[in-house]
Amino acid sequence: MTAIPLAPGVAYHPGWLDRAGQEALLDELREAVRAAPLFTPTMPRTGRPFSVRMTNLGQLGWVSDKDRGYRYQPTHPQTGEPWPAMPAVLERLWSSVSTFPAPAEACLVNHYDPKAKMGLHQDRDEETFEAPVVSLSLGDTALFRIGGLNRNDPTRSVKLESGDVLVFGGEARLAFHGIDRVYPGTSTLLPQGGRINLTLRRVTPA
Ligand code: MD6
Ligand code: FE
Repeated sequence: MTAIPLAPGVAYHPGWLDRAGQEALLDELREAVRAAPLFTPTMPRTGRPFSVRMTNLGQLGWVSDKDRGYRYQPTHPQTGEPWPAMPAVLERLWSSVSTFPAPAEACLVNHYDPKAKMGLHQDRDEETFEAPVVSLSLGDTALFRIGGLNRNDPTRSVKLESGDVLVFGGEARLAFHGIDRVYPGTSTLLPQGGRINLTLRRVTPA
């Protein structure tokens, strides 16, 4: 599989998952979301809602709310139940694109409806930054922006299509990044349109 280096530490694997694989994974995600419903996280302190809805798979999940802020926890914030298991295809994805010696512990599932976006941010709530963050996109194409270690560093943009994988590691592990927009009608995968992004993370040291 050809990886395109987008920046030091960032590898882009266009079309990592084919259409049949995307459909099979979507079936697994539908079942997972029945057990662990999508919720709307809110910003620390302000309580402002995110424009994406999310849930998690795996041993740990990323959550955020007004009072307790960003964190990982082993249970869904509304049901109190453990997160659904990590699908096997995502374990395969992690071991095929990363060289980290231990499995991913968390898969954050972000659901974008056509107007949703995600502001520039760093993924830095993990206890270790030794492992990369691996992201898989499903559904409508999105405009992804990657910057540097400072919020004001110059950025470049890449369009992520359904099945594309991005690996953020090394010197890019703490780079600012975000989603500027989703392009409606660019994929037939999700019957209602929109986009799902899965990010795999290692939270604790190996
Ligand atoms: C998204 N992705 O693609 C949001 N984070 O919807 C992320 O925030 C992200 O793609 C860390 C590494 C890769 C990512
Ligand atoms: Fe991120």
